[in-house]
Amino acid sequence: SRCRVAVLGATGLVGRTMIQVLEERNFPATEIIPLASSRSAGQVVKFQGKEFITQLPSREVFRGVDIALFSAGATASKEWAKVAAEEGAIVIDNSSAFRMDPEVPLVVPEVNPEAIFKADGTPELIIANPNCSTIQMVVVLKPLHDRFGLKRVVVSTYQSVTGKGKAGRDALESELAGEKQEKFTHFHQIAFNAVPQIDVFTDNGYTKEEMKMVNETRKIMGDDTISVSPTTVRIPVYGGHGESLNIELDRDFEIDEVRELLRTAPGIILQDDPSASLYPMPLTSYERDEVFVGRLRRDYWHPRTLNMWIVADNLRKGAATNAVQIAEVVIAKKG
Ligand code: 11C
Repeated sequence: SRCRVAVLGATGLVGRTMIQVLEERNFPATEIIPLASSRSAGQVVKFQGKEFITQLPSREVFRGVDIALFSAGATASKEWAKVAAEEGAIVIDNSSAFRMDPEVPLVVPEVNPEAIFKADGTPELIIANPNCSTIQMVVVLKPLHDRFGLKRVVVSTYQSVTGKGKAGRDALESELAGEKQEKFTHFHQIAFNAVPQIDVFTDNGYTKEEMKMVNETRKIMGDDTISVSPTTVRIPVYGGHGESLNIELDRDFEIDEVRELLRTAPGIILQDDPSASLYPMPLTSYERDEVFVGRLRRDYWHPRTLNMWIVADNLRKGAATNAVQIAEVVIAKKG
């Protein structure tokens, strides 16, 4: 049967990855409708060997669309999400526009797939995709919370420049080539550096990126008692975001039990063998859909607390793959 998928922001790093992931995972799309601003309209996008021309968004182009994947920023999402939904599309929105809207579910399929559907079993018309740093963390926190109860997480991030899209990647490349760059993309030079600021500061001294990790985690996990204490840092890498996690649990655990739990949990690959210097790195996660976990150990001082290191491709599981997985759940139920 017919399944038309629109991608808003189709020529951006996340949009391109969405189309690639749809193809790789054999998503049953019969047609792709690439959409972008006037800067990119007219560009050719390939899907399953066929070519599609990028168009400007309009009410008419959303008519007859089944799934609309949005990744063109919050302003574009606010302008087009309701229009697309009115025209009958299920919108999966990768921007921050609706994430904290109580009417809109915020979904990571390994954690809360049930939130995709209303009480009558039909899908919500707008579904939000979380921030990349939050997604990879909750995939790991979910099985731990279910088994041991989660109290508090202290997290420090090591984030790829691709979190700022092409501009972030190009800024690093130019700086490495010795060219002068406009610093606002990463706030400071990023080559040979680490910048403890992602997005702008809020009044409480945390950045917006940090507050996303605080608020989105509670919403996705459905538990307002979980406290997340984040510091988010940009580093000069491609390939994925790394996170150092210190996780305090309610109940006692054996480290082997945790290892087995994470080894068998959905969406996780455990890579943890210190004797072989085996642990995940940004390059490990590049172009992979899973969250990689290593450096698993008990906190030296606190017996009910774990330390670990996790990595995921921020353009994949952190954005495109998670959105496509949501679409897969929607389509699977439709039959
Ligand atoms: C970064 N996490 O790495 C940001 C990018 O809320 O979707 C994603 C911003 C968002 O810069």
